[in-house]
Amino acid sequence: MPRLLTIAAAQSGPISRQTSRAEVVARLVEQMRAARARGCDLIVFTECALTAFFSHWWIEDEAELDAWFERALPSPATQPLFDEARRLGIGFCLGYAELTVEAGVKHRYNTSVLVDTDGSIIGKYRKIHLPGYADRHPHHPFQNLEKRYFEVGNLGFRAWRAFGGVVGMCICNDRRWVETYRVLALQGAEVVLLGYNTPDHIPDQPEIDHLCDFHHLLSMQAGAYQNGCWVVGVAKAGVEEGVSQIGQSAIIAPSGEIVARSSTLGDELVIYRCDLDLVKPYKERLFNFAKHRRIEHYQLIATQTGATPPR
Ligand code: CDV
Repeated sequence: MPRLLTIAAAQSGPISRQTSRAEVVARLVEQMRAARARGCDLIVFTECALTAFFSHWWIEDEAELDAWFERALPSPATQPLFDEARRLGIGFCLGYAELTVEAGVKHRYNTSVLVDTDGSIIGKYRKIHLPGYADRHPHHPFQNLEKRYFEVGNLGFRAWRAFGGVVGMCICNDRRWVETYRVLALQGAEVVLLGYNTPDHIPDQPEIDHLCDFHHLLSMQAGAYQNGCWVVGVAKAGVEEGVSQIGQSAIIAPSGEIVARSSTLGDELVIYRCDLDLVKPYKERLFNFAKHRRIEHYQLIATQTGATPPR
């Protein structure tokens, strides 16, 4: 019997700076209801889905910064999502800004959680590849301050047995790194879930702006194919507080083919009935790691051929 998992990529349109958590959560609950009505088992929300993407502007005041973060999940503001998931019997993946205090020290992470159909948290991931910088770039039209506002995630890349398969998470910039998918696939990941906030103009590298959509899809398609897994990428799209972000939310099969994709820059559900057994030709044959991967030879060959590492 095929292992079928119907997944919704819940693309988000812009969220203004003034929008309250309650308003955003109400929007997400609406998407959750619509996804369940269309037969979805799992809905994936984007990176930092509960607020505007505040890394795009400079914040000095600590209390002001803290206000963008969640100190607990569920919290009174996010409880309706957990309640609705349990009521409907649908799982979800949610990106959010996490503030935690350990031994009296504050830590801030760009985090996502995977939540089961009974509203319980299956697993948590903290973003490892933080783009941008930690100082102010006044000449840029907007900032990219993830290195200032977040610490590098300390939970590693992990995959969990869930939803009838093996599910892993990563966040936004992680999707561009080959290691992300490989570390997850080495744990057997069959589905990789991720949200992203990707501007269509990067002030540091304008010469590749025209390739934004291409590089986004290329990374996820290559990650899916070379690791034999489904990839679900979910955008915060459109113009948010003056920053124009790509859409292109997509569900990608283990073949590397895009099987469903968004066509707007607003709230939109991209839905696909994923057959998890489609990972088999890749995981069991072409990219059977145990049989064909020869990691012990990679460095050896370089040594034997006299290749020296670049300085
Ligand atoms: N939120 C992100 O990680 N965004 C980056 C941008 C800044 C390049 C991304 O990789 O899409």
